[in-house]
Amino acid sequence: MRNPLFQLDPVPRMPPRNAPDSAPVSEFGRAVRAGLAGRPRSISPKFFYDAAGSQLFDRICELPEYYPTRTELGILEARAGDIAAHIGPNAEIVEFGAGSLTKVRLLLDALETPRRYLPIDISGEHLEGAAARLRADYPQLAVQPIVADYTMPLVLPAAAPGAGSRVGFFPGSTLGNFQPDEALAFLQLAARLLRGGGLLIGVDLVKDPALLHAAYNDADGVTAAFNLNLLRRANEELGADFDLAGFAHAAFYNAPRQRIEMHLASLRPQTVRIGEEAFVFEEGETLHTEYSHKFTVDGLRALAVRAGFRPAAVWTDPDRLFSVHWLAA
Ligand code: AVI
Repeated sequence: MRNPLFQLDPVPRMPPRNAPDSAPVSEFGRAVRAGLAGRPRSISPKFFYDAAGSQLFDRICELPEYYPTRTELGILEARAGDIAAHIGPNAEIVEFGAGSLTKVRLLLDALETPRRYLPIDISGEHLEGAAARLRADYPQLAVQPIVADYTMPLVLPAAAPGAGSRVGFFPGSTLGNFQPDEALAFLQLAARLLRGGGLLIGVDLVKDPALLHAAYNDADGVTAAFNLNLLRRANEELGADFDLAGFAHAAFYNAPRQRIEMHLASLRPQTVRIGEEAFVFEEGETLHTEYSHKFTVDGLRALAVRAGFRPAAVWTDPDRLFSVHWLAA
C-alpha cells in the first residue's frame, strides 16, 4: 500500500551503476547535492519512493510494529457508514498522493452512488495501472486520474453533472511528513479546492514513545533498509559512492516536537563522492531523511481551523493510536 508523501518527479532514466551523473541534473541530483552541502545535512523524504523504496514501504505497512496502516484501515472499516453519512450521496472523491488506490475502496464501498474519483499522483504510469484496476471493479464510477504534484496549486476539472460535494481523501498520516508550515500550506490549498465539501484525513496520534520507537525501529530492519535505500538510489542514479555499510539507520522520538526523526548516521569518518564533488562525514555525523509528526486530536483540529476548515467529526480506534477526521470545507 503506497501512499507516498510528496511524490517524486518522474524517475529519470537510470545511468549505469556508479556512472557519473552527466545527464541534465535531476531534481533528485540537485536535492542530494544541496542536502549534503547544507548544515544540518538533510534530504526530503519524497525521494524515498523509487520502485525499491515503494516496495519497502509496502513491507513496512505489513510489519507487526507498524500499527498506523492496519489501525487506519480498521477505523475506515468500522466507521464507514458514519463517514458515508457525513459525505452524502453523489460525492466526487479527490485523493491526494493516491498511490495504488487501495484505501479508497473502503470508502467507495460505503458511499451512496459516488460519482467520480480523481486520484492525484505524480507517477503517471503507476496511477494509470491502478486506475484501470479500479475501473474494472467499479464500472459505475468515473475514474479520472490526474498526474500532478498535489502540493502545488492545481485546477480540478469542472464538477460532473449531478455531482454532490467534492471530498478530499488524504489517508496514511502523510500530513505528518510535511514540515509544520508545509502542512498548513497544504491544508489551505485543500480547503480552497474542496470548498462546499470536505476533507477526510487520517493522522497518527501522539502516544507512548516506546510504541512509536518500535514502529520506526522494527526487528526485521525493514525501516532501516527503507532509509538506507536513499543512499543506494543516489549510488545508482547519481553515480555516488556511498558505502551503505558505513551508515546506520537512526530513528527516535523527539517528544517536545511530537515527531519521529529519521536520520542516517555515519559510522566512521568518510568521504562520499558524487562526480567531482566530495562530502566529508565525521564519525557520528547525520543526514536527516524524514520527520513523521504525530498529532493530538485537538492539535489537528486547531491546524485545520487555521487552514479554513470546520472540524466536524473524528473517529479513533479503541486504543487511540490513530485518528480519521472529517473536516468540512
Ligand atoms: C508515509 N509516511 C506517513 C510514513 C510515516 O510513518 O511517516 C513513512 C514511514 N517512514 C518510516 N516508516 C514509515
